Amino acid sequence: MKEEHQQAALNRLKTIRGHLVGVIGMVEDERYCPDIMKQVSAVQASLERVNRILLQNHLETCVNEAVAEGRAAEIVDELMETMKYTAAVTGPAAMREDS
Ligand SMILES: [Cu+2]
Repeated sequence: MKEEHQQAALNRLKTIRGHLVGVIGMVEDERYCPDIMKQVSAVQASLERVNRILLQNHLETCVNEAVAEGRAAEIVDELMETMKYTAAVTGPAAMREDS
């Protein structure tokens, strides 16, 4: 993994972990449901940004190598399969400049 992407992913994931601890506390304290839902959505958006970082890393490393080795068709198939499971590519987070 590229150092810069690894660091960016780790930083975001650790921030999300802290955020999640806060959300658990809100549920335990029986806070107002929509307030909790808003925080859960924020965590989801942050996770999507992590997936974008991982995707970028994958494109710059594994995909790049696969194409150079003449395995383009195979890696494209794998990518299409991967994208089924991530809103990071097609969801609202994908449209934001900072993500
Ligand atoms: Cu990869």
